[in-house]
Amino acid sequence: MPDLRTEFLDLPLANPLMNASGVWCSVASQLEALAECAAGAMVTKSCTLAQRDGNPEPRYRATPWGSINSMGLPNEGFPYYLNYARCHDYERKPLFMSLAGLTLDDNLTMVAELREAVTPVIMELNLSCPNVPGKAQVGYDFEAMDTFIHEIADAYDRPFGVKLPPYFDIAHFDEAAAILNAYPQIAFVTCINSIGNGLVIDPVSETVVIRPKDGFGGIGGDFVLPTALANVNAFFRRCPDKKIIGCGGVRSGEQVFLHLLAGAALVQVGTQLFEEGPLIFPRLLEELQAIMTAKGYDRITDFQGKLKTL
Ligand code: RRO
Repeated sequence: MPDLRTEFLDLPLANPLMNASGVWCSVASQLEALAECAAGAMVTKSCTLAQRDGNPEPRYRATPWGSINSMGLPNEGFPYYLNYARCHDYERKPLFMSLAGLTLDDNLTMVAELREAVTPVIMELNLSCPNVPGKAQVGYDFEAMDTFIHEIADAYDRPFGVKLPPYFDIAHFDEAAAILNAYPQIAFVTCINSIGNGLVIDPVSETVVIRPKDGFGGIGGDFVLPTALANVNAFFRRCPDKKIIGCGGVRSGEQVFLHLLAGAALVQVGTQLFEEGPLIFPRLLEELQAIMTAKGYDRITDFQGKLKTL
């Protein structure tokens, strides 16, 4: 059997799989299910300072090729997830906590509390929520992104990561990577959040399929795999001192393999976890092991980041 064990920020993990923030991680019962399932790590729903109901329903729809969502940051509020982080069993698996304050000040308030909290939780700062009406994504405004990271890095004394939106231009990969590389405290980069503001239309009813924002929402699933792999590989090449977490378009062991090959250290599962629940993880692990066996790979480091070009 190929060995799926790996390490992340010096922590041992049983395997490189985890949920994508937002999926199966909003309330304690879901988090508990993730803690008990086969995933090697887990992350909480992006949180704001205070609880939010989010956007009106329907706000998530799956299609045969992926999903569209405009959840609008529904979450139980920072204290709820901090409390969960305090109780989590870190011997079982690492826990990441995703922060998505509505303002820089809100993020600084949360970061100050997290800093004082005695917990090994790992912070993932979400710079890429596409669904809060009236709020542009910080990850698409490089000046704002630099200011944001600067202030957070000043206020926080531990390594942390950022969740980025997808980029589509080589110049943008270069510019984003240059900003990130100026902050050694950024230990990891998660690529990608959903492709923002797509539109899914039902041809029979001639309507949009989700209610918020006239049907516009973040796209995940099969639709986004090539964009996700490109972003993983682009930042893997440009940020040699950082770890990359891959996210986007994973529904079988084959896509896990591709993310790892492109340079991901860990691989997150979003849309398909929503559809299948946490039992997806043992399936993905079995499929990944079957691919490794067929290729004669004994461990992840045999192929991780070793994508070939022509
Ligand atoms: O809650 C959401 O609408 C949401 C968030 Br915060 C995010 O980062 N990505 C996404 O697709 N949806």
